[in-house]
Amino acid sequence: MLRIRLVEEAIAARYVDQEMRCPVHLSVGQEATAVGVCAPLRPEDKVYSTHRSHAHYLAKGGDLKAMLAEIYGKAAGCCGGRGGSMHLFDTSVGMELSVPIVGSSIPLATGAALAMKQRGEDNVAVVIIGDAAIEEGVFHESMNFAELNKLPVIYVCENNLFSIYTSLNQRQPDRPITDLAEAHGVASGQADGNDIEAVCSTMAAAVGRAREGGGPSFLVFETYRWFEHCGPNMDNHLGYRTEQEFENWKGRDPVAAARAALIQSGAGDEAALATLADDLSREIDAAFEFAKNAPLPGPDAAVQHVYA
Ligand SMILES: Cc1ncc(C[n+]2csc(CCOP(=O)(O)OP(=O)(O)O)c2C)c(N)n1
Repeated sequence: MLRIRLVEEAIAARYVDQEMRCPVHLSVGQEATAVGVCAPLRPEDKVYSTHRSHAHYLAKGGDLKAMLAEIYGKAAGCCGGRGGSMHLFDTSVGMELSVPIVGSSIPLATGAALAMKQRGEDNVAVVIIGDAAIEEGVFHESMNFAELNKLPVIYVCENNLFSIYTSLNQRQPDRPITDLAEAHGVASGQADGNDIEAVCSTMAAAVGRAREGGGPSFLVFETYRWFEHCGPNMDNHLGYRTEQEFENWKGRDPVAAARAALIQSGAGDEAALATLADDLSREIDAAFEFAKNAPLPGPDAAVQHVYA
């Protein structure tokens, strides 16, 4: 979680240099959901993500240098420099893709789960979506298909309460979104998305069920993004959320909470955590230097991987 936080803070700080020319959707404040969802997974389990994908990619084991090179548009990027921040993948660790078209990864994960079941594997497919994706028709079609076929797929809703500037309360008033899954017969669960232990144990239970043939789950983790929807700045002045709401959620910082829990349990102390932060900062600085100095793709790359 700390590594993800420091990487995204470094992206925000360096974005003004105008060297990263793709849009970036930061997920500072949401780290516990990404890490808690990926922790119970094996490399063979497949994760499908969204436009806000840095944390998912890193939590699933993606390579930091390849991620930053991608954001800098370099040939060494995980998508050859042609995709940018919203197209992160590393199939060697089961990070299958991230796609910015809201909801579009839902049927892909469902199809992957169908293939896993047909091959007789006990792996699972996980699709992490925002709360806006539950408003896409394909969410419902996929849920129904997954439940009918008892597929090993877990639909994870990383509910940060907003679709850009419109709150969930304005879009789906008085309607618990877990009911949507229940209506399709899909088991649902909910936990505090800023509590790493709660996310991890809720996810582990759903993964265990899916591996044993119990079928799909829909999990909702409530969390909050601190930065603007897209970009390195704060945007509270736009008025779509109150300063008080923002401060309340900042007070529930998942990284600070995990740090406090580690110290309280005796698993870590101030000195060890300070050393960890220094080591991570050095790793991150080196990865940025790699990305900045890596070559751009050549003109011949433009016609590679083109199918239509
Ligand atoms: C099909 C589709 N419709 C609209 C958009 C424009 N759009 C980009 S991000 C976004 C909101 C996404 O909200 P959510 O899924 O809750 O994720 P969050 O950004 O809150 O993490 C929208 C509507 C899109 N990318 N795809």
